Amino acid sequence: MHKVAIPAALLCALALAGCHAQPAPPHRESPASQPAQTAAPSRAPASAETASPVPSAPPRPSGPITFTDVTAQAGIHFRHNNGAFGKKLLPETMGSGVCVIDYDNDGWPDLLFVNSADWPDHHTKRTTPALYHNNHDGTFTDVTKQAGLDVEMYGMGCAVGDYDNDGNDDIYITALGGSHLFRNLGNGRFSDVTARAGVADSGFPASAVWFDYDHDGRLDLFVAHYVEWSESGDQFCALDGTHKSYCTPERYKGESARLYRNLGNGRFEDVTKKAGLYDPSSKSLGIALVDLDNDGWLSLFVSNDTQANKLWKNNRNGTFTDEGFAAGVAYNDAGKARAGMGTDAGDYDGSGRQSIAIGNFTNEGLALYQNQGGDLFTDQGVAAGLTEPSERVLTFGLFFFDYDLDGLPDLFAANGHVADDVSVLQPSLHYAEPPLLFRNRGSGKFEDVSGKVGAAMRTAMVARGAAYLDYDSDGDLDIAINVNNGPARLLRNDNGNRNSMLRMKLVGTKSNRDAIGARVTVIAASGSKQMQMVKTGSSYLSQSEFPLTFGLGKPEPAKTVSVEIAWPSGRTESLARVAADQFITVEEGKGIISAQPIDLSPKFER
Ligand SMILES: [Ca+2]
Ligand SMILES: [Ca+2]
Ligand SMILES: [Ca+2]
Ligand SMILES: [Ca+2]
Repeated sequence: MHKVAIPAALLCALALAGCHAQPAPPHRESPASQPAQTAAPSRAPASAETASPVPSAPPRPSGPITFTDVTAQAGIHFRHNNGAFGKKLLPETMGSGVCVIDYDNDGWPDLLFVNSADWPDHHTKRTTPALYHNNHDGTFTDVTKQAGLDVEMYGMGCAVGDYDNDGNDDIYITALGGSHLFRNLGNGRFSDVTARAGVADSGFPASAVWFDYDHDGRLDLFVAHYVEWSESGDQFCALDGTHKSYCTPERYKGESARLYRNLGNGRFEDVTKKAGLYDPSSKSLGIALVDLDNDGWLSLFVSNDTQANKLWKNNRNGTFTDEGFAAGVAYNDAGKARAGMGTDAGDYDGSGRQSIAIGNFTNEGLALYQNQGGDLFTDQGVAAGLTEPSERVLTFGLFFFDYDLDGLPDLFAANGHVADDVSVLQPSLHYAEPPLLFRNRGSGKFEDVSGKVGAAMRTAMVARGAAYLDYDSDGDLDIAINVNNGPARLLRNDNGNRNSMLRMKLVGTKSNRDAIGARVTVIAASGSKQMQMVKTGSSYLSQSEFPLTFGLGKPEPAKTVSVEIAWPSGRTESLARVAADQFITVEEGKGIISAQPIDLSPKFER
């Protein structure tokens, strides 16, 4: 793994040529005169100069890519409890999320599953969120109790961010009637600092994001809210006209999102109104951070359920303005609001701009708002081949990730209806639905490959939150899913790493330490570019891992790429000729501070 400390100077020699921060010394600008140097792993294909292969190196995977359900063998036994006892209360069908956090900084991603709970007047069992520590051998250990996270709450979503910049990632969990901020103490334990921080929130929160909206280097907190709801005010609706069903939100009033500004002393200030974000008409579920004009200032895309989506543009003065309608992301092409749930922003078309994908209701299909530049988006869902295959499902968790590492971001959708009785009147629809995996074919088209990547991707479940991570540290991205009132899933990506990749963790110094908002552009020898931004939130109630994974396509001897980083502070950094198949850590202003070859062997498969 990538935790071994190597002197920075040595790394510069090993990992790349031209290791430096901007502004670059002039003599570094002509790397063509220098031989390409790499820290390629010993098992990488032998270069012309070193023709003898290393005998002990296992062959690079070459088979078809499949996803395998490894939940049980990984020791994950988390089961979500929605507390349902027959009254069909709205929140029961909405949760919950899953977040990836490396809480102990050992370089291996750990998993946090959010849980709901029994209702107070029908309390039969105690359920809490669960933190699973990654044991580095393909298994996890439930460390919830010793971590101090065994707190009962009606949890919805989670967001991971180092709000106090101490190097330990902290956790915010949104929960009905009162959310929680858990500060990471750095010794495996968390402390509930909600009251002191002033971020208890109230009402019906959903997804949340950490981001530094005012560029002071401290992460602020934005919390989406769904609807105004109470148990006594739960509305009656019935699909068959008689028996109560879980309803869509039309009969409820919306609830405003909240923005909490980080004051830097462990406290936060509710600046929702001051920032122009107060909006009680919204019924928000998902949030995607978007850097609209690549200027380092983060705007908020908020997906709303049966209400216009919002695009809160950051005015760079502490305020936001909704440009959703003008930008073309508020409604569908017919001018109708859809049931926006999970959402993600990503550069799927190699334009260097972030486009927006949204999960919607059955018969609506996925939306793909392609960023045309100039704050204008057009829905390419149908043209891209995403909408039609997704019309039969209801999508919650949703994210771009390059599962086959070919350099083209693909799209994963976790599905499950909201009405557990939906098939009574509509036999073609089901509460539990299989996920969808779309492979990016380039040229703006996606192919539904869900049926071709193993049984796990064809298994129906009432999926809600979903996130990606490389839990087995083999360079390809695996998937964690939280299932409403059911068992969580961990799907291992097998053979995704038959292609090359570059993984990187960014550490901010002047910028927030998690480097949330940093934009990384990887440029291949062919000149093709891909851009990713370090982010929180996205998907539904969930958060994927912080490290970025860039697919580099077919392995070649001594393959290198160049990397450009735009830090939130405004600093830019260039790394020339970085070798493929490495995990690098880049610190703001210092370049690469550690580099480790990725072990591509299928080490935990038996
Ligand atoms: Ca911290
Ligand atoms: Ca801030
Ligand atoms: Ca791909
Ligand atoms: Ca993996």
